[in-house]
Amino acid sequence: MNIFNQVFDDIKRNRIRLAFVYTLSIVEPIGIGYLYAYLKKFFPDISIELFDPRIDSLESIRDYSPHFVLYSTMSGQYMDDVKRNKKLKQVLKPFISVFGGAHPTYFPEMINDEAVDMICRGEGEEPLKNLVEAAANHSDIRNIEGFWINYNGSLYKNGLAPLNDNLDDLPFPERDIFYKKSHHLRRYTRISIYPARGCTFNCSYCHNGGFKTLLRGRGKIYRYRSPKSIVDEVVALQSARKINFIEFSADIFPGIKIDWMKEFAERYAPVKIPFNVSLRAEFVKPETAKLLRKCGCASASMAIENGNYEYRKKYLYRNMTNDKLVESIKILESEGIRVASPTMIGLPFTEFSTDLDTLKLTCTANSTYANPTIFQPYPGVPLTDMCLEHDLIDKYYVKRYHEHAASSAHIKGVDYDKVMRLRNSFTTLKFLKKWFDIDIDVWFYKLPKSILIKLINTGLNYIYFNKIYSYKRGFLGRMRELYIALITGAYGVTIRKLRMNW
Ligand code: B12
Repeated sequence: MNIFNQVFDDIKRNRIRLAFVYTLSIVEPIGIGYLYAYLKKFFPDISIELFDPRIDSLESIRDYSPHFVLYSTMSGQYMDDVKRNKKLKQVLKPFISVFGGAHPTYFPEMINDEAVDMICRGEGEEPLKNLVEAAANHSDIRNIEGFWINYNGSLYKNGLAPLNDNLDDLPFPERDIFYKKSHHLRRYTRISIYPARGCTFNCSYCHNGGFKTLLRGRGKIYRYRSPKSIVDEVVALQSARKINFIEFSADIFPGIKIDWMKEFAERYAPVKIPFNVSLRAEFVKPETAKLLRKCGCASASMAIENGNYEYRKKYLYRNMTNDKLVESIKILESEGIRVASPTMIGLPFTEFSTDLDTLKLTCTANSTYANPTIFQPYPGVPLTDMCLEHDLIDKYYVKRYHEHAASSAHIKGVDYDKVMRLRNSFTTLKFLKKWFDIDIDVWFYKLPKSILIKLINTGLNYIYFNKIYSYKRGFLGRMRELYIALITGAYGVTIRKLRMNW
């Protein structure tokens, strides 16, 4: 009997059991929260548990004996998840493994990896509901939209499910499953809320561009919630726990639409919890900034990405001018909204001087926090395809990811020695420029490549990052946050490998 039949046979006699397997860090995995809440809305009687391999024992998941084991995985974690799944297949009763999240969405070929039974591409609420429904009714699961299925050796590749175009209809994501499990998350007073999904732009390195291609003709990609729905979620959360800061984690905050912003400002003002949003330069107007500030916006993330206009336009598909970037950062900062301006260095088709241009533009814009990341090619996005076409990355690059994002970089032609050196001195040079008007081209080479510079730089990053997320949590709270971020690799840097129970 194939594993699908074995599992469905058991479901005929027993209540359906689902297990999410996820290593918690300091950011609640909201995708899982949404899936949990959606399933519970339709099937209040099914059993769903979360197992964290760092916190829970192997025996506990074995005793639970799930019918479905669900993984939410990014490219950096996927190899570990596949390995873990293989191990579970050896010790648990037969179960069906289902992988969803960014990696399977853009790299569905992972269905061919050992012990991967199903992958979900795109948003998972409706597909997962249909899967559970089919399992409960003992009907065929091979043609459910959203999934690729390795069914007893035959591959079924279904298209993506249409997007839910009314986000207000979704139940608020479940969070208690995370708080019950992790005392770190329980004590954390900064939370993430998703006011929107998707994006209107096509940046070549971002998943949204790839998502649009996958869903062409299947509905609106950028969808946002009503201000009322968002404020209702905040109020519900506030009544259950202490919240000192909110991160509105959508790729683009809906406040770029002025009528929406006016209504949001009015409804949110009484909440009085400082918050952070993600914006796009073209949309930042003095009126938007004023409304944001008035209702409590403390900081905004507004990417520069790269300091060379021609390069940005040709390779990153970002057409805004340097002046526009600088102006919008200044508009926000002048209203008292502190700006974090993410950048990428070590990009393909660049000389190192392009990275120095990025630092120079960051200095001109004078954003509060600007710590560059080293470009990583992720599957399913145009810039990665360009790298593959020009043979700048190994065609097996996807298998090379691991949790330490910075060191898995491997773009041919990029001088990683210099790039790492710039990453370790970026903020220091930014302040030297601000205070002493140094010449970047000269001082990049003058600063010694030493651990001391790296430490100073890390210290400055830490100080200014805390200005972006400035909220009350005391010294001990700050230290705990830093420690958790570093041991869980939440920011792509891990100080030591996490000890996993399985
Ligand atoms: C919040 C966030 C984080 C958080 C936490 C991520 C988390 N696990 O929740 C933090 C800050 C830790 C983080 C870190 C990183 N992130 Co991040 N992150 C995001 C972000 C902005 C939102 C994720 C989210 O919660 N979305 C909202 C929920 C509702 O959507 P969702 O998670 O996709 O879940 C839906 C579907 O995917 C699906 N689904 C998800 N899981 C499952 C499971 C099953 C079984 C099923 C059926 C369906 C399903 O259903 C869900 C509901 O519809 C996304 C961009 C984005 N907008 O999605 C990037 C994104 C996921 N991150 C990305 C990257 C690259 C990173 C970093 C590597 C960045 C870095 N250089 O440090 C690190 C990795 C750290 C690590 N340890 O691996 C990439 C991933 C690309 C890839 N191919 O993997 C994304 C897509 C952004 C991008 N650059 O394009 N990130």
